[in-house]
Amino acid sequence: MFSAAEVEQFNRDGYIVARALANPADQAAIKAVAERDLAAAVPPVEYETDTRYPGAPASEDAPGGRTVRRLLQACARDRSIAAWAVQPSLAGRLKQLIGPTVELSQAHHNCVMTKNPRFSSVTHWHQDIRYWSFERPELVSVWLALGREYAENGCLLVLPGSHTLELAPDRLDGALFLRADLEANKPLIATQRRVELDPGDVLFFHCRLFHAAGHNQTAHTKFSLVFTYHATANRPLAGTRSALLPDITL
Ligand SMILES: O=C(O)CCC(=O)C(=O)O
Repeated sequence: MFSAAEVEQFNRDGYIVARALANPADQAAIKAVAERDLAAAVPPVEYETDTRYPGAPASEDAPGGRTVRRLLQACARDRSIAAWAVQPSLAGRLKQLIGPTVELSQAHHNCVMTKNPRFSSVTHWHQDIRYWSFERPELVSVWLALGREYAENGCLLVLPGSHTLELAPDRLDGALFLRADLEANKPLIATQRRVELDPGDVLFFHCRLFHAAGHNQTAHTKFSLVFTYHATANRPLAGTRSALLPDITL
């Protein structure tokens, strides 16, 4: 469980890292599934080119055009993944952060992020909630590092405390990314911190926390397993993408 100080840190910063939360056997089993499914591009997948982010191949026919960025529907890929997503060391912590009963959204994240060394793109500053539809913007994502994550392989960057900001719409671009060109955003962006993770470390982050990530400049693919959770009392809005798949109660 998180200590009271850790819960306070999450509430203040919008994120917290639980070190070595996943045991080596679970990590190895999940990584083996991810490597197997990446090698065969087992669907459903999202390609780098689908993101249209800076550095992504221009089309599926361009060099690197079939580079997988996400192995989607992670829970349905293997029992090792589905079991890890609901296990008590996660569930207990999530209940401390978002409510007495918690559900996993199969509609959001629910993927293995794969960051390819040759064809990865850059992700600009954004809040995950921007395209999600729930009664309240109170969700937490859980990011399990399946290998080391650091600046050179494109670890996450966060703006601490940004989950509490109410920014005027003109601070964001048309796709709801924070405008890095705007003078007004520069002091905020200067507060960025790298989230460096060792294998088995788990980042918990608020759906309103601004985050970004760079290219993978190493020779090895980076693998991270990512899920999103909400309180049972915070329902996805009917008729939206957030309500498309059944939630899984922890
Ligand atoms: O690893 C990355 O490029 C960042 C991914 C991300 O921020 C997201 O999918 O919301």
